[in-house]
Amino acid sequence: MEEVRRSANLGASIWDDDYIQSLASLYTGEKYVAEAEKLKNLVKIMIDETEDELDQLELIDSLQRLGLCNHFEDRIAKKLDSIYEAEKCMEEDLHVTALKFRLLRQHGYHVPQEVFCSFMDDVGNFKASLCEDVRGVVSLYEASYLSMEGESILDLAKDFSLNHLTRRMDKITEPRLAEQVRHALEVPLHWRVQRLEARWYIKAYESRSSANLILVELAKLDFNMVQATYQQELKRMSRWYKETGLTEKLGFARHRLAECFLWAMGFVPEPQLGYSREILIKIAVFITIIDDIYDVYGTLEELQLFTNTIERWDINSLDNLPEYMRICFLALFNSANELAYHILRDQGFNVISNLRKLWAELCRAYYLEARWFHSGYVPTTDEYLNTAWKSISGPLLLFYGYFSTNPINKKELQSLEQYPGIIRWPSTVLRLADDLGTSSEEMKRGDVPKSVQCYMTETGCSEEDARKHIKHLIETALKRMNKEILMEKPLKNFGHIAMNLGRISLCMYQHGDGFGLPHSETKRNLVSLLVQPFPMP
Ligand code: 0FV
Ligand code: MN
Ligand code: MN
Ligand code: MN
Ligand code: MN
Repeated sequence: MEEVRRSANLGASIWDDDYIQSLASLYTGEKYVAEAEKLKNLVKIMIDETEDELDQLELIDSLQRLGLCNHFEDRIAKKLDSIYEAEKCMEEDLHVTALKFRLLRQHGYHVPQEVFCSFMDDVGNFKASLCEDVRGVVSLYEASYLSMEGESILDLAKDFSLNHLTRRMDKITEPRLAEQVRHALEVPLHWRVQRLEARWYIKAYESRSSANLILVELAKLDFNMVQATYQQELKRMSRWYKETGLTEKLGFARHRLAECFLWAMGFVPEPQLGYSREILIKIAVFITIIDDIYDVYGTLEELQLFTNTIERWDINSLDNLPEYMRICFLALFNSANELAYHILRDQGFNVISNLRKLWAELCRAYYLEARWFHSGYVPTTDEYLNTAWKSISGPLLLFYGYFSTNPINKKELQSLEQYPGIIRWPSTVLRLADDLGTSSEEMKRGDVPKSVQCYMTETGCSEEDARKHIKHLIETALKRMNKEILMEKPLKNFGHIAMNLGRISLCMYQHGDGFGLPHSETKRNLVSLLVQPFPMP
């Protein structure tokens, strides 16, 4: 007898293989590479010849926002070093102080929050007279998101600037400034996804009368060239996905290749790190399917079998599994072993036991949640979160990110296995953002209570108050990321990737479930990054 099972596949993907293979870009080949090199050389001279401190800061800020800073890393680092060492006494100007503070902290320099004391009155409030300086208040707002826990001056700065800008919004008559303030209030710069910010900022920057035309041209050309690279990758991945046959074999699951691609682009955007994106896209595809097996399709008995098979990493027990699980396990097994083989080949390092442990831990967390669901158990928020920061797959994503972007170092790997802040807090942001965006639908369909529901049950509060509380937990996790990743720099080349996981998580769920029910915003983001180039003369 056919059992009645739930399904998560609420509509097929709009990004089918035929459409993806039809994507094309002009911006490939030597001609554009040479053109970009010429422009980069001009910008290098521009950086070297900029003397004034504010001009230097604004140039660095523009390069970052235009998506260009990776081409000039050494020069930018040198400039920031000398700005940091110049040790000027208290600044008069809010914009300069806040911009300097933000850029220095973004690059890991220790700058005390007390640089803002000179803008406060005798009782410790930000001076009311600052309100006239909208540009300064915007910069203060952006700076305040580089805070760590316990930094009360920065908390005040955030409240002050947020309140002021929100109230001021309607009265700004200059359209460009109004758009800039709206954009800032939507998501602070520090937590924006780099390539999407570049897409927005290139246009905003271009429309200024003071825009530097060389920067505009390089930014557009670079964006278009990176887009061509991304297109090639997506085409390759789409062929891979089609070849696996997973879409037909596992019709109950979400098939979200393009959305997985958006994850990977936000997580590891550097064009030269295509191999890492490929690895991340593949595991995101598997995570999505396996999550649906546990949450929606599998029976509790089947889930126990699957968990055992994963724990033992045992190809010999394949025949004990139902057909749909066999397909899934063997495809995952091959893909994980392929990565391990590449690492063994290139670095002489065997990560099989690490991968196996990570997948086992994920599936154990999935299985525990399934048991909660089937028994109607509602954990406390703390108990839930202890499992849920793992069951969102953050640790797995971060380890795969580390394995695919770094030469593996035994000491680093051992420290990562203790799940320090660099693993825990980005995963927590991902979990909580996902809960805000997906739990309403999940409850309708039937799923384990998520943080919002656990907190409501625990405290008896309204959904609205529970959501406020979860947002507060996200803010705290972001502050911990600033401290434990940005400031403490535990792993040299991996910190910025871990920070990016927080960014893409906020982006994906900003307007609801941008992954499972890819709404207009996800589509717009994908189209702007993958399909539409900047028109160039
Ligand atoms: C979240 O789905 C989601 F899309 C996952 C876990 C797959 C891919 C994830 C990344 C690439 C980060 P859902 O809301 O169903 O997850 P939970 O954990 O709430 O079941
Ligand atoms: Mn940078
Ligand atoms: Mn799920
Ligand atoms: Mn789940
Ligand atoms: Mn969810």
